[in-house]
Amino acid sequence: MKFVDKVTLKIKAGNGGPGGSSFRREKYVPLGGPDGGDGGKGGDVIFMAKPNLQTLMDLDMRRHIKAENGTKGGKKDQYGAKGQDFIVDVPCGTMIFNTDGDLIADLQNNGDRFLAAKGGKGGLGNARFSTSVNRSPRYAQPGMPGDEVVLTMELRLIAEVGLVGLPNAGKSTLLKALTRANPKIADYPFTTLYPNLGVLKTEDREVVLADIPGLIEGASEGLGLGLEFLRHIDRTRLLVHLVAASFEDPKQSWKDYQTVCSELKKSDLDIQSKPVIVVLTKIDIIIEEQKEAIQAEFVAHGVVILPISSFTREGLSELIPDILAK
Ligand SMILES: Nc1nc2c(ncn2[C@@H]2O[C@H](COP(=O)(O)OP(=O)(O)OP(=O)(O)O)[C@@H](O)[C@H]2O)c(=O)[nH]1
Ligand SMILES: [Mg+2]
Repeated sequence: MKFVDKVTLKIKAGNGGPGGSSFRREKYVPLGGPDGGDGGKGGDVIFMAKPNLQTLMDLDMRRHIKAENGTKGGKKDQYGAKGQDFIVDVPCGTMIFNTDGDLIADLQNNGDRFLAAKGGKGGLGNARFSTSVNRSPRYAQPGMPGDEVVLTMELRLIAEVGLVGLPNAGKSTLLKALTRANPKIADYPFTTLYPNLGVLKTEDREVVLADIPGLIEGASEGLGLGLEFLRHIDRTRLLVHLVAASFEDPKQSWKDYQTVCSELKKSDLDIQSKPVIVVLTKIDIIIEEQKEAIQAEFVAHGVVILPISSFTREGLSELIPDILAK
């Protein structure tokens, strides 16, 4: 599946139908008055948030979106038909920007709607223009054009908790251990190419976790998969920063942690002011003394690190309440 989280589209609402111009024709009435009806209104283009979508892929394939035009007003004062609205389904968490880059809509919840382009009004039929001095006007109004806009849709997934760390830190494995999500996991970097969501369920709460692609040194300059994906954790209330245990050098884990922190700092988004739980992963591959040495390295820098293993589930019973509490 292609993950598309940014799309720019040309959007056109329907034009109003022109007003009709006609005259009544009745038996025994030689000069019937004007009876052209009004044109129908053009269809609107409306965006609507839907819960079962996770990407903007469908929109990416469209590029142009156009609602139906209204039809012409008819004889005998009949209104033209209204053009059909075009409803564009988007995932919850879709933000809509105009060409100046201003945020004009933020569709967070299922059913949230945004009128992106308003259909043009139908023109008035000639029946409307009859006056005491001109009882048989031929003039009818043209329909008004529908709005035409260029909008950019950006998806920012709605998750409470974001998992960050270097590639291979074990983010996807932890997501799998805590939720029913089934992300791809492998022992090479950049296994995760697009964000995965999972729901951590406890007795009385459901917390959505987002696993994003790994960050590397230089991500802020576009290396690896860059910092683009940080958008998806922009709205989280908490980060879980995963650092893999190193059995060669306790200082390596600290260096890894620093690398990710300094890339997060370079993001334009306000990621680093969020509360963080720092987690030491894969402790099943090291012995007790190594674990203590790594913890000591972090404590020396004033950082508390919680040791866990997604394989043996050690430490998860401390991590889960921490995630709920922070
Ligand atoms: N021994 C051990 N291996 C683990 C643990 N957690 C993850 N791994 C392994 O580490 C490798 C990377 O795990 P992933 O979960 O794919 O890592 P990631 O952080 O999602 O990596 P990217 O998606 O590339 O950023 C895989 O081979 C996992 O099986 C753990 O608790 N113990
Ligand atoms: Mg991954």
